[in-house]
Amino acid sequence: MMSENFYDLLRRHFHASMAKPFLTLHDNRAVTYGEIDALSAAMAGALLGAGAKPGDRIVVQVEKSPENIALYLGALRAGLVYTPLNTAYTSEEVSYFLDDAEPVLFVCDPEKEAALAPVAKHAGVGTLLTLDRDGAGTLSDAADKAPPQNDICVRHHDDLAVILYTSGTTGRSKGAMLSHGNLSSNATALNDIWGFTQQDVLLHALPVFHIHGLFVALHTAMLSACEILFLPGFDVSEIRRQLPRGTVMMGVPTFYTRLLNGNDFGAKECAHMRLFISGSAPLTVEAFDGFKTCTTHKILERYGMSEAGMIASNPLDGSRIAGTVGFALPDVTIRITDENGAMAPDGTPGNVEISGPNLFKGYWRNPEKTKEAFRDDGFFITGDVGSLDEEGRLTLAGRSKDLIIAGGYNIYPKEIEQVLDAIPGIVESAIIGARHADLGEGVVAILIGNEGDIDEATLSKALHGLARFKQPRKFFWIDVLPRNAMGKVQKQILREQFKDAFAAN
Ligand code: MLC
Repeated sequence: MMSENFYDLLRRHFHASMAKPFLTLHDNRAVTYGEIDALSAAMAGALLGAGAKPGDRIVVQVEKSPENIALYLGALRAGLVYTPLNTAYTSEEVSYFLDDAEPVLFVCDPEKEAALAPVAKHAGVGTLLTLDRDGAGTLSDAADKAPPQNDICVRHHDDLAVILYTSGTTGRSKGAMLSHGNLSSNATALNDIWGFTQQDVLLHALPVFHIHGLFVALHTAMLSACEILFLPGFDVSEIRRQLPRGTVMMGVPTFYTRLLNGNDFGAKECAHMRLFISGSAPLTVEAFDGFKTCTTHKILERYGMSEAGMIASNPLDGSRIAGTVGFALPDVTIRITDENGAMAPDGTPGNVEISGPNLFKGYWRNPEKTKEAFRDDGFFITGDVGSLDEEGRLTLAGRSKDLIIAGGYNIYPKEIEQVLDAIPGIVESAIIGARHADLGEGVVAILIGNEGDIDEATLSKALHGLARFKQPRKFFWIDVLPRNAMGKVQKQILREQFKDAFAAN
């Protein structure tokens, strides 16, 4: 059987460019395609040497570095299932993921090792290795010593490559299982529709624990063997310094609004750029128009999610319309259904449902949630609400899920409400998103109880176990939550009432 390991596909595409820079760092040091390939073989050797076997999960919570990318590629190469975690997650949050994923191996930052070692032990993880932002740690030591694993493990397109945790409206996070075939089909489609070539230079300032920075950006670049300007994070002045060398940038809307807020930002520094892509959160019409006026570029907005990779995209050639996310990717079908699951007429908003080779294999060890997420004919219910025009262009109207998106991170109110509701003196709480000029939405807590009984220190202590980006930045005390006849909290009323919570920001 011919192997369908996704790393084989990537390698076939870049093997003629081994001497070419792959990741160029902010100090101009470059890691070539040949070097990353060798480093991924060394990482694969270290992982197998530590006892991991094809099909085993490894969980990784480390800072962005070339070695982190080599670790991801090494895991693919060795046939392991890579599970990346947001570096902002607290030990409490990590504990849940380790318990659920049951990895054989966990890689963390050396700075967090003391706090996470007992967590890993408690979860029964056999091996804990470390990797820091400069690429040093016990994992790199092991990779130096172990024989490199040059062979690429044979994988079938349905074999798992990655588990990505996504939070849910109820209960805890679910692990979306993505196969080698999912990654291959999506990467190939994007490389094609966005016209990537070897001459491209991709500006990469995204984190590499989510699909945007890890898959969308890296995979398309690797399939075309182009160079990546690999930045540790998003810093406006650093991006502006690098822009004249770049041809493509991928970012969340916050990247674009921050650039627009910069002094004398404009067409001149973007002269070499051919494409700006935005995703992970809605791009406002103001940001689209403002960027066009300022740079002449029309930002290409696309739509995706962990469970499906990329789903739709505005066209490379042809009109990009602000406020829409464009057309279904090749081989992806989008349909809109009504509340009974029947097809909605053209132009009518309804549930966005999709099918295609990009669609995940279900939620890890969670047949119940998997069943709820799929229709009998295999279509996935995304949880988003949208409409299709007669040409097939998708416009997202809102979400049927109770989700907040801040700076491109998904935040689920339930998780925060559960923490707040457990504080003695808080009768109940409601978490909503309010417009935030920088992050798109900010997290607001509406509390019921006796305000005088609870001080800020108590609140912040209680919220300590949640990653900082999830923690509410505004708190309001009211007498009673608005409810409908069924007793459900009417968040729409609260969103309207507190829409200006961040107006001064
Ligand atoms: C940082 N902070 C955030 C935040 N990012 N708060 C809410 N939401 C966020 N996204 C908080 C920190 O906790 C900290 O709080 C303070 O802001 C400063 O932190 P920072 O690290 O210096 O912030 P900054 O570097 O400016 O980060 C902002 C950002 C970053 C927008 C550049 O969040 C980012 O890179 N976002 C991209 C997320 C992404 O890749 N999403 C893709 C998901 S995949 P304090 O109080 O401690 O100071 C997906 C599918 C798809 O959705 O289709 O792509």
